[in-house]
Amino acid sequence: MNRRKSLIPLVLALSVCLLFLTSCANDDVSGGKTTAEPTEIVLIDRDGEEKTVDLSKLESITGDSGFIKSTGTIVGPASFTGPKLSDVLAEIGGITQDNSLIVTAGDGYEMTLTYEQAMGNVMTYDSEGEPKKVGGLDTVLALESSADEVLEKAPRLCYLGDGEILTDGHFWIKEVAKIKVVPAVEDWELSLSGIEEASMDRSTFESVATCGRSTHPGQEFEDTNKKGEKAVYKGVPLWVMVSVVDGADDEDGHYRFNRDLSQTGYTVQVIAVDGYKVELSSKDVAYNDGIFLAYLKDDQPLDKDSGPLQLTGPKLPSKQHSVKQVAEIKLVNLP
Ligand SMILES: Nc1nc2c(c(=O)[nH]1)N[C@H]1C(S)=C(S)[C@@H](COP(=O)(O)O)O[C@H]1N2
Ligand SMILES: [Mo]
Repeated sequence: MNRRKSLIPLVLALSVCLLFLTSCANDDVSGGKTTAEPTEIVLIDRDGEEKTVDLSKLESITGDSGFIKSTGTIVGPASFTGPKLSDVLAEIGGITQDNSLIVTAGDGYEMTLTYEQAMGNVMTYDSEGEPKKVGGLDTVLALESSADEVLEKAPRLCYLGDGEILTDGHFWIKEVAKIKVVPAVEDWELSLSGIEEASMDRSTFESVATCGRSTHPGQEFEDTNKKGEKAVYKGVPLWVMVSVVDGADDEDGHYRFNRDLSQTGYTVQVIAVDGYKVELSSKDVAYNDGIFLAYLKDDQPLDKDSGPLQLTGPKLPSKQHSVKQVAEIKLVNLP
């Protein structure tokens, strides 16, 4: 029971990811090699200067660890070898608390790591999936592993501990291609309630937004403000977030959008930090990619006045519906 609760945000988001974005978890398992190419990645420092670094030329460490997928599936532990992220970053002068990192993979998957997350201070779980403590891990860009299938796309960001330690799968970025130093990004949580309750953090939201970006459900929309300035918003459809708490799980615990419930009808409330609220009918929200929660504007996190999330998209009923600083999504008037 305890474990189920603690994994709720994870399980929900990841299931969303797994169900709607096939490329996230159902990677093609092709010709596993322990030392995969390429070993070069691009680093971009805070001044925008680019530097290509060959990871195989840096000192590396070895450790054991594994991860938990959104579905609760445990991968590993296995042994991984590669340079520490901090040593890689030292090649461009290192980072401080004032920085975050944007890690971009070859398939378009993208994850922002706070300074703390980059330094290995992420939640750990025991072999049963029970949360233990934050931190005590080495963040590594693995080039080699004892488990070929886990490293079929190197370099892979891994969190190494001693022994049976597990961390969240969404941080285990495969085929890392680029690491960019950016100003510090804050963590946030979105609360969701309906048939179930959940809370979604920034990292999980990002993994939903960018996993399988090419197919579904990452959304883009170019908007023009009153001054005529254009901006491109990116985010996740509202219905995907709704699917997390609309009570449609399959037997194996995966979440999916509850079409029947949406056709019977309920109200989706999108609520801002200051209490400003808009309501949409479930029928208008169902599978509507044109109404989404943006987390990026011109590829930057939304500013304080609009972020962390803003409701937007070409199918929004009116400008008044473009709720800024979204904090909560509630399904009400449930049948
Ligand atoms: N490049 C890339 N890395 C990724 C992902 C992805 O879609 N692309 N998905 C992440 C998520 S959400 C999880 S749970 C794990 C899944 O790891 P696996 O594909 O090795 O099972 O990888 C993470 N790393
Ligand atoms: Mo995941």
